[in-house]
Amino acid sequence: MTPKSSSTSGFARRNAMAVLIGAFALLTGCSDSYGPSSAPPPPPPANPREVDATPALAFNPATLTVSTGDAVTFVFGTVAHNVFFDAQAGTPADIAGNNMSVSVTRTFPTAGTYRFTCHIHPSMTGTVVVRAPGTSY
Ligand SMILES: [Cu+2]
Repeated sequence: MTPKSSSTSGFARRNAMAVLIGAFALLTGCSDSYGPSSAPPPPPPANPREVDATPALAFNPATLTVSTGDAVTFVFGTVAHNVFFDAQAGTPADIAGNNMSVSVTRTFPTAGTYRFTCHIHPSMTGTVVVRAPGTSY
């Protein structure tokens, strides 16, 4: 019984190693955002309720769709940005100032389409679309 299980574990170890190498290749393939000539459209954040304010002076994704009551995390990186919502009923508080290397969460209790702008970089605009529960996407 013992020799059989030891050969099985050797096979499992080889498999685990192959998975690790594959994961490493994926990670390194996607992490070239520091390079000056990285590909234009960055992949959307892993968190489905996250907007990244990127060093490339863009909000990613430019449009995020969530449900009423969802909390959206705005992630600020190495370049300072802020978030000012267009005036309308139901908007959460603006994220003023120069925000670097922080994450700020805002909750959207009311269905609607909320546009926002970075006042440091007026060309940076984004939209959060908030749908009532049961609305088809
Ligand atoms: Cu900005």
